[in-house]
Amino acid sequence: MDAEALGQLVSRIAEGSKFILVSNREPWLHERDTMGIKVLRPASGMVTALEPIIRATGGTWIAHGAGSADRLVTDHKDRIEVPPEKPAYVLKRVWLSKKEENGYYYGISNQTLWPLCHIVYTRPRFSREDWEIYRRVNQRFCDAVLEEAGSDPAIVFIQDYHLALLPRMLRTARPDLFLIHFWHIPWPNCEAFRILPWGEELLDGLLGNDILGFHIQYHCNNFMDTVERTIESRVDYEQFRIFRGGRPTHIRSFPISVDFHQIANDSESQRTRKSYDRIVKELGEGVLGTTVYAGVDRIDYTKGIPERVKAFDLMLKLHPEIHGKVTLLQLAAPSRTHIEDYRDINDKLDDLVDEVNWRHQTEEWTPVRFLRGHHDYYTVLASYKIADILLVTSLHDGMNLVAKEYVSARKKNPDGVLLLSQYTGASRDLQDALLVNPYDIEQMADMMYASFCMDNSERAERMSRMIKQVRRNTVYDWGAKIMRELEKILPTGGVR
Ligand code: ADQ
Repeated sequence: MDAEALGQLVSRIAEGSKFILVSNREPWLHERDTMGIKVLRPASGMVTALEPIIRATGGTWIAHGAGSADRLVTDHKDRIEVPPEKPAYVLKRVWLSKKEENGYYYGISNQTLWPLCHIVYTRPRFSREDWEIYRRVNQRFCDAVLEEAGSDPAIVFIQDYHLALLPRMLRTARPDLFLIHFWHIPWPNCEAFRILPWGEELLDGLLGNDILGFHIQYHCNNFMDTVERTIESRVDYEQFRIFRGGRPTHIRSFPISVDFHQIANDSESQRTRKSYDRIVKELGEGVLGTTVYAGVDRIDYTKGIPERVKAFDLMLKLHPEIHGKVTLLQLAAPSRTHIEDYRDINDKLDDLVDEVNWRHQTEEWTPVRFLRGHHDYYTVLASYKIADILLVTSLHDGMNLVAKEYVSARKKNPDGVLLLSQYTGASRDLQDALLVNPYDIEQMADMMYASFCMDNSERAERMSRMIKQVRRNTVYDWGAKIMRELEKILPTGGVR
C-alpha cells in the first residue's frame, strides 16, 4: 500500500463525502522570527503518522492554531492550504485563549489523562475547573467540524486524548456522520482508570464513535473491561463492540507505523548527508571511531531517558575496557515545559549527564553527548545513520515511532541494533529487537553491553527481518486497515 493507493481507497469509500481530520496539534505552525515568518513541523508522533495520510486523501485538518504567526496567514474562515511547498489539503485552525490552553492542554490532557493512561507512577492531577474548560474546548472543536462539514456527508477522523468528548457532541448534532477515533496512547486497566472523577462522561464521549482504535489488542481489552465496570452499556466481547444508546462502537487494534519508503529514501539524500557531517563536526570526528548508542525523544518522563543514562553509566562502571570506545548521543526535544514534572525531568537530566561525564570522561573522550532541541527531520535521520545501537527505553508508550523510523533508515545498510522497551506497542511488532525492562537498570546495562558485543551477522539478520516487518506494515497500511474497517460497517452504498 502506498500513498496513492490509500488516496484511491479513501476516495472510493468516502464516495465524494468530506474527509475531516481533527487533532489538537497542528501539522504546520507559523512562527514570527527576526526574518519574518517561518514554518515549523512539530516533534510529534501523531503528526508524523497522519501527515502522509491526509496528503494522500486531501480534505481538511482541524487543529489548534498554536503558532505566534498562525493568525496572520489564515483566511477569514481560519483556513490555509498546506504543506507550504506543495499544498495538498486545508488546515483549519481553532483559536484558544491562554486560559483555555492551560485548562484543556496543560491541565486535563497532559496533567490528568497523560499520566492516568501511562501508569509510570506520576500522579494525575484533577481540577474541576480544568475539566469544564476541557469540555468547552471540545465543544469549540465540534463547532469547527460542523462548520466545515456543512450539510454534506462526512467521515470525521479524530485523534487522541485531547478530544475524548468530541465524538458524543458530534453524534448528538449530526447522527449521520461517520466517526472514527484513534487513541495514540495506552488505555490503562480499570483499577488505574477508576480514580478519574469524570470517568463516565469521558467514556460516554468516546462511545459516540463508530470505530475506536488503539495500537494493540491489550489496550482494546482494557477499554472493554473499563466500560463494562464503569458505565451502563452492552459490551459484546465476541465482536468487540459496545452498544450505548443503540448504535455500536467497534473497538479495534491498528498498530501505527511510518512512511517506510520515504524515510529510507530521505536517509540517503544529500540533506541527510549534510546534517550527518554537521553533527560529526559538532561532536568531533573521534565520535565515529566509537560505537554510538543513540536516543531520539521528546523530553518526557514516560520515555525512560534518565533510566537509559543510568544504565549506560552502569555499563561503563562494569566494563572499564570499553571506556573511550562508546558514546551515548541523545537528541532531546523539550516538551510541555510549562508543566512542573517536565521542568523537573529537564533539570534532572542535566545533572545526571554532568555527573556521568564527570565520572568517566578523559581529555579525549566525553561519554554522553546531549543535544537538546527540536532537531529538523534530516538531523533526526542523520542521527539514525550514526547510531550503531538505538535506545528506545520508554517506561510505557502506545507505539513509539522512533523505533520504526530507525529500522526504515537502515534499509540501504541493514546493520545496527535496536534496544527496545518491552512496554512499547512497537515491541509487539519488532520481535528482533533486544527487549528490555527499563525499570531494571542492571538488565538494561547488560543488554547494552550485549548489543556492543553482538556479531555482525546476527546484527544484520535481526535488522533485515525488522526492515521486512516495517516495509510490509507502513503508515499507509495502518490507514488502509482503518478505512477497510469503516467500509465493513457502512450501509451498502457507502457514506451517502
Ligand atoms: P510521541 O510520544 O510523540 O507519540 P513517538 O511515537 O516516538 O512519540 O514519536 C515522536 C516523533 O517525534 C518521531 O517522529 C520522532 O522522529 C520525532 N522526534 C523525537 N525527538 C525529536 C527531536 N529531539 N527532534 C525532532 N524530532 C524528534 C505519540 C505516542 C506514541 C505513538 C505516537 C503515534 O506517545 O506512543 O507512537 O503518538 O501514535
